[in-house]
Amino acid sequence: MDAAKLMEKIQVEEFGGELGDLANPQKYRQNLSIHNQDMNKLIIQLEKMLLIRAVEESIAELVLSKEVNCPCHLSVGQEAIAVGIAQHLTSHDRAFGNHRSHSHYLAMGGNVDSLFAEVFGKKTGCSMGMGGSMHLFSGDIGFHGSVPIVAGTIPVAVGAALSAKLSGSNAVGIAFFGDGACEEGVLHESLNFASVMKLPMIFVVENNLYSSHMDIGLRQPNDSTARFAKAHHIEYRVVDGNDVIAVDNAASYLIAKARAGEGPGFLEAVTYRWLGHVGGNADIDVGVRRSPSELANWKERDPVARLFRALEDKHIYSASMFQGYKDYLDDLMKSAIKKAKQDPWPHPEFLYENVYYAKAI
Ligand SMILES: Cc1ncc(C[n+]2csc(CCOP(=O)(O)OP(=O)(O)O)c2C)c(N)n1
Repeated sequence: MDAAKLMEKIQVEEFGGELGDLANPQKYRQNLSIHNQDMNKLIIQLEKMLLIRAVEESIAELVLSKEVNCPCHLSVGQEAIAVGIAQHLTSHDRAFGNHRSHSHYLAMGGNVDSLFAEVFGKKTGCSMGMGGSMHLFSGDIGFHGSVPIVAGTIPVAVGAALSAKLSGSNAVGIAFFGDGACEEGVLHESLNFASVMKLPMIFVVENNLYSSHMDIGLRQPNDSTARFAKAHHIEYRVVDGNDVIAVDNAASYLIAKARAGEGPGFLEAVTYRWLGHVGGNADIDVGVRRSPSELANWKERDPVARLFRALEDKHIYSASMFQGYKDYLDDLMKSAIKKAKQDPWPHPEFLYENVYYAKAI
């Protein structure tokens, strides 16, 4: 069968699985339902999501204008996951990310100037300009690194959880990764080890239904990744990843359980990225089934707008407060970008620093 015929066959096959409505952008569009939540916390969550979006939209522009040259994977549309989880983490925990980790770094309190400096490759960057967008680090806040090797940080986070358990601390290890990482063997080894050792480990799958340009229906027999947790006897939750309250509740439960020594947790948060796999474009032309209408539909399930409208309905956050905060962020972005551009490059000699080897005994 030639490639065109194969693609035609693929296009007509039904996409679906256990996620059901959670994977349907026509559903879960309503404003978040606010009942007894702490309103201050919700405002902080809204503003954190706005910060992440402002940073990533600015980076998208810088990539498109070719002012930034390192590959940048943006998570615009996915902000609620990092924000809903990060508030349950402390600087003693050990969090790890992947190639799409600006949101994790920022949600945990990472410095904005240092992030921009890093994507510009400057010495003042959070990885001293040596890593770029896909290698972020901020140990002081508990963010112990992102790397682009898909699933690469998962066993490292499990090691951190083992260390926490052995040292008797109540810290957790946590790894953020995508649905594509569930196709790597090391995820399954990590789940097994964490389960059998009852480690304080949290696995977070940001299931945005795509790995690079291919949707999950073409890669896996089921669109829900939680079945892997089930297979390893790990307690899991599957939530609307565009609902920060749902993420918050699930994370609160699983993290508290892990801290109490009751073993690992697995959180599958269903979401969608608004931009292409890498860079600042929407890339609707290169995707398999990633059509303009699918993207437009998912934009109706915007995690920011759904929380803002709910707070507005309750007269807790007004349109002018929203605009005021966005204006404040605009200024913050301008000053961070200006500073990053003026900051120094690392000296070539710096390549030899931080390189070490262990001598065999
Ligand atoms: C081990 C490995 N295989 C392949 C790649 C190429 N690659 C980079 S990102 C990516 C897609 C990952 O998809 P997912 O884990 O779902 O995360 P998302 O990009 O959707 O956030 C792939 C295949 C890689 N970086 N590492």
